[in-house]
Amino acid sequence: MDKIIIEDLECFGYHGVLKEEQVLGQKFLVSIILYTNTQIAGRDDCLDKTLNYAEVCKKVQTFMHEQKFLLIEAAAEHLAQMLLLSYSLLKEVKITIKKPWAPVHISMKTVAVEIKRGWHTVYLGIGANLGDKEKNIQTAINFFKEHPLCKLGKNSSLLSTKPYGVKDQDDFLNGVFGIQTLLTPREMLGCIQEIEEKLQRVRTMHWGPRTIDVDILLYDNLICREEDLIIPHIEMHKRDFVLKPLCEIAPYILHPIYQKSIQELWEELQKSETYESNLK
Ligand code: PH2
Ligand code: MG
Ligand code: MG
Repeated sequence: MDKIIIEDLECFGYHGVLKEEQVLGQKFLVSIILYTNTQIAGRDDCLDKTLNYAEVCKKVQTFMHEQKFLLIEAAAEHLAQMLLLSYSLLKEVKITIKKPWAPVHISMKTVAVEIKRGWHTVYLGIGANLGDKEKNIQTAINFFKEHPLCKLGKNSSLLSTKPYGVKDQDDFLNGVFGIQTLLTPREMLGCIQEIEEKLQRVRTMHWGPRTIDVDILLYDNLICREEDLIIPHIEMHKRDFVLKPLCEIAPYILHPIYQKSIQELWEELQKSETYESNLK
């Protein structure tokens, strides 16, 4: 991706764990790489189609001066978040904060933190088979719509499906939606647990009835195999109530393990000898 590079922007701020840093303040040098597509602005020679680096610099200086953090890690994290939320053209940002005059009585050239942060594309599967199913699904979607670090993308239509696995329970309503997010996979999982708790999901049995179930299907092309967090969803390629709605909103994205498009996986599932449809 193209970059706009700002090097060693001088900022004055009060970040630090020492009392004198918080009272007297000091200079910080902030370097920023803005990852954005500059081609359209370049072709048209038009400032409105890119990020104005003068404006970004002012914003960064104001932020560094007005906010107060103990750690430069925290200053960098919040600065990255502020920039990503302020500019829709900004996909990723790399931030280096140097503190060359830290009053630590040690001779060094500088000390710095460097982080890279950006927007992630996540697909969530959603299902409900208890209570007002449609309302529960809408409540869960609204939770992400209102989350400050999430932007809602496309959502599929909702399908009425027969239960898969444990069959002796009410029909499900299933769907899939996409979001852009600044949350990490673990933070996303935390949010899901929060909304599942809010909708009073009780875990009585594995694969049993639920007011709401939200699953991370895909997070960029990340592969994560941890005990409590498995991405891509381990069974998504076997489930019509996931593949059909996902195919509606994102047929061409690749499953990072099978390296096949969602459309291919959906066609393969339908053709497979053991396939029994859950769709109604
Ligand atoms: N979820 C399960 C188990 N079985 N069946 C349908 N039709 N829809 C679901 O969302 C579903 C299921 C476990 O999460
Ligand atoms: Mg599930
Ligand atoms: Mg689940």
